[in-house]
Amino acid sequence: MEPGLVQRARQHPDRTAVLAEDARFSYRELLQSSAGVAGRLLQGTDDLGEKRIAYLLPPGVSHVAIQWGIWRAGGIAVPLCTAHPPPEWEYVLRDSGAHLVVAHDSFAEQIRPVANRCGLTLIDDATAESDSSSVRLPSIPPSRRAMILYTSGTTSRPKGVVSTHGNLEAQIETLVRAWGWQPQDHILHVLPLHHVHGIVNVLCCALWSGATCEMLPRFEAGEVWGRFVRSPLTLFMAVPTVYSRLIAAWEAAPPSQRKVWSRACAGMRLMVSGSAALPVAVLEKWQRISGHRLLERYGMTEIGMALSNPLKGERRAGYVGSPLPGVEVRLVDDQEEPVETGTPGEIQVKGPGVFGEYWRRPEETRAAFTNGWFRTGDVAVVEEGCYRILGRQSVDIIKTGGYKVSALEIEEVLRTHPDIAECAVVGLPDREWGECVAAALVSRSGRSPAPDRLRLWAKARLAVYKVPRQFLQMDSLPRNLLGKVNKRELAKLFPSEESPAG
Ligand code: MCA
Ligand code: AMP
Repeated sequence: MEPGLVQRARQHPDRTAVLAEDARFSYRELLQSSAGVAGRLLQGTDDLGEKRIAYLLPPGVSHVAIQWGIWRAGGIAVPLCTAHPPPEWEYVLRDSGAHLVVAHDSFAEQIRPVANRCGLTLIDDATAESDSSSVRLPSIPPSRRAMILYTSGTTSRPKGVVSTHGNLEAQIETLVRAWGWQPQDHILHVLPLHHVHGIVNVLCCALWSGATCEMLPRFEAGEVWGRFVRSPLTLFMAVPTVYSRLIAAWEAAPPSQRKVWSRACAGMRLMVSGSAALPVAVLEKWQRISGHRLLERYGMTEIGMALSNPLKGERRAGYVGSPLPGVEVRLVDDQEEPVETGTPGEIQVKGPGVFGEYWRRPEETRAAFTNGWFRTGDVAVVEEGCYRILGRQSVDIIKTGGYKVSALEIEEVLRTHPDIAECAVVGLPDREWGECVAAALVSRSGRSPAPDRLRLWAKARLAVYKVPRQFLQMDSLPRNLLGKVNKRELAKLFPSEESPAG
């Protein structure tokens, strides 16, 4: 048995699967190249048996061939983020118990010392040897673990979310059905490849459908507008910050340019927003600019997508629609009892796309479920059949630029700075980023570190989106009678520093 994506690729070998760096990669080439990768990873054994293979590659054909090669050899794919500093890579390598690391040449020097510290073999170009004719590949049942994605939560360090092939296929199939994916679709991929949005919703849905996934090295608003103009695309999916950036670039362009850019959107059949709340102002501006009413949907690393506005029918501004096919959703109160319609409650989700476990964290896994329902920690209300997200139960989870970050993780790192005695991290509302990370600091014996230097220091240790943008020096942190920092009150003490409207 082959992974579902591989089986489906055999049905349309000549179609274009991936376009990147001016190279075109057919499904046949993807099958050949990924079989070659699998052969190289197997190295004499007949099944990787769920060994974790970490990989660090920019978007492109090699990235996809390695992802598929890991799956075809029976391994668990553990994507590393190309923009992360080495300590973030090291955490993932150690936590996942990686067996080896595959890295693109352009990252080999940066990651080699990390791999050495972890005692791991580094393969710098697994696609080089692509003779797949003699490779015998193992059978991969749907219950086989396929991927570990790291997600921040209410614990200080990110947890590995384990999805099986069956989970991933369910996550893909529901979207393919709900959003009417076709072989003729052509999507532009601008999102990171270490999260569900970029991996499942964009890349895997395209390849499941026999469509074309065109990958840009990174998101840059001018590049994306230029690409919209160059030749027809049918689909685009992104986080709200990306749409805000596209709007800002459009508004800064001369009128003749604006016209060309707006006209280029006409050929698309669907534009989707998700990963964070889409401000109604962004939805409305984007509609005026592109003619498209964004389809907003709601999901999570642990479950894939759960709620979506319809492909056909009314897309209500400020709402995330209703459950996707095959996904069960309920809202419950503090006693885990379903709430009346119109009453807010925690979103809980059940279905074949829901993950089975946090990697090597049985306690946290147990706590995440109640009678088979996954607790999302998000609060919503149903109004006229549509879900509206009201926020999160935990003040320590921040969504910034579509990335989920943990205040506790950032605090733990900041506390290792020699001049910081105490700190508390909060998310502040921000028009461009949704929320923006901010830190209140109590310095050690009056030595307050300069914000610029502190940001540089933090960037060497944390992903850039976790690095606080605002700092507030305090004599002491505001605490309640139990000694807990009152973060909702603390957030109000920061001066308002909204970025320009999107
Ligand atoms: C970067 N910068 C930030 C942030 N990120 N500032 C504040 N908040 C942030 N979050 C700053 C950097 O420090 C730098 O400034 C400047 O912005 C440029 O940094 P760069 O990394 O180049 O940013 P970018 O490339 O412009 O990134 C913006 C982006 C990116 C494209 C919106 O954040 C992105 O790709 N987000 C998508 C994340 C995603 O896919 N999430 C899905 C998770 P300086 O030089 O001054 O330091 S999956 C999920 O959520 C579920 C399943 C779901 O429902 O989809
Ligand atoms: P992640 O853990 O990165 O997968 O992020 C999942 C979280 O993103 C959810 O728990 C929500 O808090 C948030 N999220 C995703 N989509 C939306 C949306 N359309 N509106 C509001 N929040 C969203």
